[in-house]
Amino acid sequence: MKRRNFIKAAGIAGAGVGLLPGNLNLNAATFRKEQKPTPICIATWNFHEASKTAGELLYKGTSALDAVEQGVRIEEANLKNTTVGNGGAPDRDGNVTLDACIMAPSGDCGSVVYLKEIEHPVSVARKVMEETPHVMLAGEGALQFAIQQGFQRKNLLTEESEKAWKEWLIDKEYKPVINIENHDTIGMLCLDDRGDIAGACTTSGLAYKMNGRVGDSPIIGAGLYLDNEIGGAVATGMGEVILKSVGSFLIVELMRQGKSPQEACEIAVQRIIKQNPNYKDFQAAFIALHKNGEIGSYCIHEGFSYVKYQDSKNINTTSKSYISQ
Ligand code: SD4
Repeated sequence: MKRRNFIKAAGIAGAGVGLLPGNLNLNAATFRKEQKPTPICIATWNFHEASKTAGELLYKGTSALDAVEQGVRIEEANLKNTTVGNGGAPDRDGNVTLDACIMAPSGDCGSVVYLKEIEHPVSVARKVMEETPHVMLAGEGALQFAIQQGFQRKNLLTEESEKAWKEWLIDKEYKPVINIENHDTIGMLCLDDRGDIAGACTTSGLAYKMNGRVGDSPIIGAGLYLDNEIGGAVATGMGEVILKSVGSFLIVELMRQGKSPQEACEIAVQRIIKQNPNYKDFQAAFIALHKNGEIGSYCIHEGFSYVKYQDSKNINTTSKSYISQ
């Protein structure tokens, strides 16, 4: 029996056997024991270290919110990942600017955009959520806030990223290559053993973007959305089209209406395809996690995958796609 149905049923039973509160308590305790949800972590692409870190934490009883933050921090610190955190590719003027958000089971959320010189924007986003009356801080203000909160400034432009950027400057051709360039944004959803869901998304955005550009990843509803009664969704790919479709919010609302996470992801991608006649030129992908543990994923082009950690298994799965090569 689903938790909410159980509560309803318990309420009815409680009304009928009002003189037997002991029975009711016994039933509730039994329910909690039998129905303890199995934790799950899912993440975009094959970020198996991140999903393993978050997944193992969930199985130790860590909350979904803490697990999701710790999970995506792995990629923020990974210098080989040129689309997230430290080592992220710069914009066309050579600035590494990071976008990230985090959302708690309570529906509270925090976000930072155009944040420079801080390795872990997701943790700054969490501080925005917990320590300020705001949801989003940008640029200089976000950096000042991070420093006040004790984050250290760091040069995030690695030698490799700088070299690649200087090579790019020769032709200055702005043309993301599907699944090759810009394909490493991490979006993660965790369901903990209390049955609570949390999510995070963190990126340096599209390589060689215009100075000041912000994508979908830190925008609640676009790059990430969740509702603790329903489930959550996260996105990766061409941020502009994800922003225009408010795709993650759409997926959660579709699940609320009874669509499976798979159906909901497919509808969201089809919406993007309908809105953008040039859809063959870019990738857009979603993953979704229902509160009942079901997952879904869909993308425009073949080549996207997601990783799931559950019951000590950390499995990377190729997503279904609208176009297969
Ligand atoms: C953005 N959605 O800034 C991000 C890029 C991305 O994998 O997901 N790359 O548009």
